[in-house]
Amino acid sequence: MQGDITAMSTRKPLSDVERIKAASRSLRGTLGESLNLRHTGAVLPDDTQVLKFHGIYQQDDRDVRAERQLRRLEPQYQFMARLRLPGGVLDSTQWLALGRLARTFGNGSLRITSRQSIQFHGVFRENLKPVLQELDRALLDTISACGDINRNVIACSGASQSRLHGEVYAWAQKIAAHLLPNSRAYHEIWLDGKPAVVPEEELLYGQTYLPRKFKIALAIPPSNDVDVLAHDLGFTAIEEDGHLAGFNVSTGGGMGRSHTNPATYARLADVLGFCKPDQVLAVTEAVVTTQRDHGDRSDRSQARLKYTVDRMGLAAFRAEVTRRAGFVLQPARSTSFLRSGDPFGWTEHPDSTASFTLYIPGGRVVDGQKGCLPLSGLDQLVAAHGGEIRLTCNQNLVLAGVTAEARPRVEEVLERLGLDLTPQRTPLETGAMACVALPTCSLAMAESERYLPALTGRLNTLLGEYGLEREPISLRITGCPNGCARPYLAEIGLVGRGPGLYDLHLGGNQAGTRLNAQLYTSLDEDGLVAALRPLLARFVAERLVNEGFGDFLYRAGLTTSTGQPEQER
Ligand code: SRM
Ligand code: SF4
Repeated sequence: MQGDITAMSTRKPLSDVERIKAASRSLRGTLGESLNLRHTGAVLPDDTQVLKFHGIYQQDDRDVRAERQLRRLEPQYQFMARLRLPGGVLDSTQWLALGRLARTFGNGSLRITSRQSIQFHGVFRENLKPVLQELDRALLDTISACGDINRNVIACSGASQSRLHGEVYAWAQKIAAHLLPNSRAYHEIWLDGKPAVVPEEELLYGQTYLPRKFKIALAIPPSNDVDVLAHDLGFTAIEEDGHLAGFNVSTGGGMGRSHTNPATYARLADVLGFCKPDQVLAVTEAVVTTQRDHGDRSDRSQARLKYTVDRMGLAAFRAEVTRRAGFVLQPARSTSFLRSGDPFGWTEHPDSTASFTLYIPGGRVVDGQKGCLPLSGLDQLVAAHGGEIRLTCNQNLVLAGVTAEARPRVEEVLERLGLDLTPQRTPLETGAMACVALPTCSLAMAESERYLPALTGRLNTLLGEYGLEREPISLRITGCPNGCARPYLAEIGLVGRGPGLYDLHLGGNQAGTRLNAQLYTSLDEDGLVAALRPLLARFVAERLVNEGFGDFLYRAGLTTSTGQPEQER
């Protein structure tokens, strides 16, 4: 199916990353050499791009960057490794192995991500191999967790043990497996596998893979915990008689934008139509290869599928996908989303098991850090459960299918260690998401994860003034406009501009189906409170029964959404 790279991508010079991919010998690059460099803790420059395809980012500790520069030392190079974890599911033994690895080779923390995966931070180069080898022993890997390729396929983590969840999760796994690269580079470099005949044929991707990252999500209405419309490709499950009838297929969503390039924007996906389960892989392949052949390979800021869709026009894009898939999608089925947040606490299931959704502040699990859930405590909880764990796209964790036998043990650990923080926290806090940002993210312009507790503290006080402290208002903050916590879908979205300064975006909804709009720029905390105060006052005075803050702002014309109008998707 690989073919015609369009004139679009050949007319302009290819971006440097395209050169690196082409020369990488199926994602090997010069990693063998990089891992043995003596004079630096970094890898060779081109290998920083190749590493991403192996789920690894080169970073440096930005907290000590200036001080090291003064001392004429190179940056404190360290690496972040991200798991490939389709559907966010792992078992208790795997979780415990991750904890051991974080303590031995990382900075002692595990970070649950907004795509229901786990990141290790602070891994030094010499420890990468042991980490990946231990992961392999735990039947885990980091293949394609980053890079210009399909990333971790996410799926509704809904606490329900329903048959539908099982079916949708199985599709997440099938899609993820179908889109794995053929390259054996990962096994060769990290797991000391036998050298393969290089380059391996990449029938689906070709030797330069995709123009940019590619993300897929599977939702189960009424929960939109995956924010399905923020994805390059989305599948919304349609249920009939308790079974999966098929999916509404959506394409062209994405959050990333830049403060300085007006040609970049957040975009909600368009719904293309309905497919039956046995058509999922064909549709997936059609969309992926359309992007492979029509995506912009010269300007990386224009390379995501959302720009391809807009450049081609939706009708032409749909026609191309239809041609490649070999069938016409049926009209989309009617469905709607109610919420994107997680239901915390216990949920009982008909099969006499139960699930417990645990709030993880900022997604960070680490010992000895105020406000964070302790890793050692969570280890005890997971050991008491001994079963399946599901990570959520809101950076939380579900103990799934807790048996009647295990439940008293789980409850005892929860109680003894005080791990359930929801009773002491407001809905604003438990529903909030922050991206990692400083000190590890090289792109951060402002604090995010580390600022979240202070920010929610101040906003709690403000909400309290209006009697709104129990109001569920979605708050998402990122340290830059790339949108890693999907802030453009939140009722209150804060996007970093500079140290202590944020743009304020307002008017998303609880269901995650409407883009918010940027109303203020470069606000400090006092400015933020001053901007929100009159809006909250009007909300309290003028809201309809059960109307959410974002919906009110939108209805009252206090924000002009930059996205498509809300609709049933
Ligand atoms: Fe992200 C880059 C962290 C989800 C859009 N993201 C980064 C990097 C790797 C910075 C870098 O390139 O050097 C960040 C590493 C920080 C660190 O120290 O750990 C980073 N992104 C994250 C995570 C960990 C945020 C979190 O707090 O949970 C999420 C990891 C998800 C995962 O497990 O795979 C994460 N990133 C997202 C999402 C949300 C999503 O996918 O649902 C988005 C917006 C959706 C989208 O892709 O449109 C997102 N990240 C970006 C972008 C902008 C992409 C774009 O199209 O412009 C970048 C920068 C880039 O790619 O050039 C980026
Ligand atoms: Fe880094 Fe920006 Fe993503 Fe936050 S949103 S993790 S600052 S790239």
